[in-house]
Amino acid sequence: MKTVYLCMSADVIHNGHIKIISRAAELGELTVGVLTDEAVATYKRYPLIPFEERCEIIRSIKGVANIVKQSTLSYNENLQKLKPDYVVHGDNWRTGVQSTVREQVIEALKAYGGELVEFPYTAQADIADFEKDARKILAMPERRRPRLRELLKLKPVLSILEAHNGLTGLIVENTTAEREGHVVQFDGMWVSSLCDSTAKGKPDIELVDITSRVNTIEQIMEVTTKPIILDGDTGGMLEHFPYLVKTLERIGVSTVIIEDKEGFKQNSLFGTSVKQTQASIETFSKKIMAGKAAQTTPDFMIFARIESLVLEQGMEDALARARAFVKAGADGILIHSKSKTPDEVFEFLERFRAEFKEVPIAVVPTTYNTVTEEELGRRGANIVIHANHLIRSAFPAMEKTAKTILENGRSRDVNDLCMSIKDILTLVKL
Ligand code: SPV
Ligand code: MG
Repeated sequence: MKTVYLCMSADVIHNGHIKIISRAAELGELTVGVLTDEAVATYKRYPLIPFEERCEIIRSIKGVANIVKQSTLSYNENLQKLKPDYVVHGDNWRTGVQSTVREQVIEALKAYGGELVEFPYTAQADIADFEKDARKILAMPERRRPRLRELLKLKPVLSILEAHNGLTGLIVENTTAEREGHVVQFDGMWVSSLCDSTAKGKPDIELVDITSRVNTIEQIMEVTTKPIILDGDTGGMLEHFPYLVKTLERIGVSTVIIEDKEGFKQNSLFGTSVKQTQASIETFSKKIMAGKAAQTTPDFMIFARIESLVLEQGMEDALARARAFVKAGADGILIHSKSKTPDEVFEFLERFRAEFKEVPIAVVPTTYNTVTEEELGRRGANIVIHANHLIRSAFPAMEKTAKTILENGRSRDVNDLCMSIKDILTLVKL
């Protein structure tokens, strides 16, 4: 008897799945590869139904002989193991993010003489509607809030990009790319104090108040589903911080990161060129404890951000603070650095990891940005934050357009710098 392999995410089972399963089963003994939660999240959206339940559903469908786990969008590992005579798929993967996966499957099948069988795919309007509904569900606070914790369990290192309004939120939500044969997406958003302030034409000095920061978050939340990490600056006054935690938790933010500074706060990347005061371990630990005591769900996280390296207080100080802040209840640590090389961050990661195997660590490689997420992950980081890149790339582009219009007294000369009217009209769909 011939063997057949079919892979699916099976987050939403519809008539099309049942049809393709029954046609695949006619070709031979059918093994279904079920994509893991992480694999589904890389190319589509976070699944609504957890992996184990999706396996159970598929197992009960007539025609399915075996179930296996498929951990990546790429079929390579399972095809090498199973060497099925046929791989079955709908013909809709010839274009879009899955087309590279298809090419790889064809190559892998050629190597041992297997065959790809594609059945015509019929798009169903109600499925498109369901996808919209699924995104609405994922955007609800109770679904979005725990997502960062869930992703930390699934992936060795998360890739986070800044968003400072609805439009940049959409870019983080929807951009996909291919890296080394895999489809990749961002895992979530960083609502940066620098970018949120700059977008409002204000300096990054805790001037933009909480109401306004929450308003930015709401704008992003209205159009996205991915988890949000808020740059909470110093967290404000000890007595105010619990209120911030409650608000963020209620609206569905996953994590707030507060930095161990006090008084007049400026951006860390100024380093010691401006006067900045680090809070004492005792003072900052109290703030962490007050925040943790205010939280009501197990989902929300408070990370302590350590400024010792930025303020040239040394590695021992950074580590002493990390130990104390974890003891005070911090769910994770952000170790900041403005060094041109990642060496001091590597040292911190190695020494912290030797003591704390599980506590998540976030890093912000703005100045030491030759290092890849993969290497930071290998050395013990769990969250890599690209903290300011959308606003930094948008500003020069907008300024160039403004200058060119002024120089020419008309806008014809910026046509090539701009997206078309047709594209901007359809960028955000009804
Ligand atoms: C921010 O993005 O506002 C940050 C990170 O706090 S940094 O600008 O590097 O201080
Ligand atoms: Mg900041």
